[in-house]
Amino acid sequence: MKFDTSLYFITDSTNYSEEEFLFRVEQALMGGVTLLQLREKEKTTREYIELAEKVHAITKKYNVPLIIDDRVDVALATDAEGVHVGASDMPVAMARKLMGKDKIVGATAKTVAWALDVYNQGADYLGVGAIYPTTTKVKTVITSVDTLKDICAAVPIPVNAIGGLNKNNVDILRDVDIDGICVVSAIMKAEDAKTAAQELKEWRK
Ligand code: TZP
Ligand code: MG
Repeated sequence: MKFDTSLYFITDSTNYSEEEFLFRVEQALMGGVTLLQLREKEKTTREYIELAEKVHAITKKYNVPLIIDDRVDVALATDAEGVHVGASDMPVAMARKLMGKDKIVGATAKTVAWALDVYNQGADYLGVGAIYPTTTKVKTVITSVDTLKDICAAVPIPVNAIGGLNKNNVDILRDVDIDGICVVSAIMKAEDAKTAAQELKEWRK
């Protein structure tokens, strides 16, 4: 499946009513987000599926692929366009086998060896970071810009930077051969999600 990782929005519904959350998701899509990941850590399987169906109905209107974080079963059940797996999730090769060759399988990587491993297992893109400390709830460590550069050079698939990125600090990546940026807070917690997405789209121009 063809996809564009240039502005990859990862959601976090924490502290929002469902109505407000879905409104923000749609605003972000109107602002030009190119890929959207539903990332839920606390929901039951039933709740995750129900929210994924609602988000999918919106992403389809904007022709933006929906990626489900962590859960191959939820991605398959909702016919989402892809899944993202990290170090504690299903191995990439298994996710690929279950998702099939036409779905998107994304993976996390923080070292060149890790990047090569998940690439060889069939990952379609990589999320690399955290570049900066993040306020989003996540178990991660800082990945240096030099390591990010090495990963970009090591694998032929799209590489995205993630972690604490916003319009005021993303310039550090200007000369790095990444395909895009992943953001949570910079859009999710913005006063206006549409404007935030529009501004982030301009980061390299
Ligand atoms: N993986 C590494 S950092 C991060 C994830 C999921 C969170 C990024 O969130 P934010 O708010 O863009 O820093
Ligand atoms: Mg995960």
